[in-house]
Amino acid sequence: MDTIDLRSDTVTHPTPAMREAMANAVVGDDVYGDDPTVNELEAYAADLLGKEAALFVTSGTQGNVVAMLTHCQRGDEIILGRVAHTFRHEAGAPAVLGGIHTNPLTVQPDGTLVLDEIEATIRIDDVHQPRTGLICLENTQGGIGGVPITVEYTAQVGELARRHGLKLHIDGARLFNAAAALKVQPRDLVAPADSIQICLSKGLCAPVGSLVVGSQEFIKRARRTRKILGGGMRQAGVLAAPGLVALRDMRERLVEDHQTAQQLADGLAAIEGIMVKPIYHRTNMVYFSIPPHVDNAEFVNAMKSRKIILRGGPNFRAVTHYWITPERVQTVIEAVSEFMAEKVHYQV
Ligand code: TLP
Repeated sequence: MDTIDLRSDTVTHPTPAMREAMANAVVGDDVYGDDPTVNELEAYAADLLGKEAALFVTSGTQGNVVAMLTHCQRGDEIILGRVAHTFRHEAGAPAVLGGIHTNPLTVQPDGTLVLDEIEATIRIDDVHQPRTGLICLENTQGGIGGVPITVEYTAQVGELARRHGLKLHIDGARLFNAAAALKVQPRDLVAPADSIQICLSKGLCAPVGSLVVGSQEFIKRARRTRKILGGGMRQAGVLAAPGLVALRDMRERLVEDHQTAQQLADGLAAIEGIMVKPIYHRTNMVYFSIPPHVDNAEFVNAMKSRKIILRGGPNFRAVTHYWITPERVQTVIEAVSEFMAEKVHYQV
């Protein structure tokens, strides 16, 4: 990548090893279950997360929507976080596609939903009310800064869900960032979950794709939901092949992204006028703001002229990834510092 693109880890280009794997992938028709590379990826993902089966889907959004529609009936309700991707960024899919109600709770700075609040939100069996069907967690929790949630907390939610006969889905778009940050095995983070969605196309750098992981029985039903959503792909092995490289070779290095995020946060915090939001447990995200007297567009364009791509304003989210090296972080810190020196100077 020739730009320093900090908008998201979704912008990552595939690595040379992924491009080679794509070129050499053995393929078949995956709707008939005939694509050996897709089958290998699904088996690998299921084993990695300690579950029976997995399903290759087009995107994280599709994976979450497949899971929610497979778990819930019309008139069911999902308890989730107010800043969760499933609530804020999936275009209301549960309601639009499934007639499913959502009931959002405040996400705490440590990425959790308060257990008592979850429990108090579960509906009683009453003809006036929707039926609670599912609890959704997100790990890492993006909306508050990419905070990893722990094995212990997830186990408590799992226990609560079981006690009330509910299912638990984890949006693990960045599950491997959480595992790396907490130094735990990914399977331990998802042990209590009935389904998990993991993204290949974020920090792991694959160009496309996610997996929904769960029991054989659940994945069989999820495969039907995926078909309904138009997500049955044919010679998808060319996309599964870089996904295998992602899961095998790209997980361990995610700690490097957490280090560059910390380097960026520290560098920006030292610049007069820049406010860096404190984050409970940093992974690969930095939230910062520029002063109110600075024009957002001018800042964004000044950065763009130096090939630094940012989105937002006055509050920005910068996400580090494979293509953001420590040298590139230093370039960003210097660029912001030079820009701000002029602004602070003018204001005096
Ligand atoms: N998130 C994107 C945007 O949609 C906000 C980003 O840049 O962070 N779950 C979580 C927690 C996500 O952050 C995302 C993508 C998804 C699901 C959806 O993944 P895709 O983009 O593959 O549909």
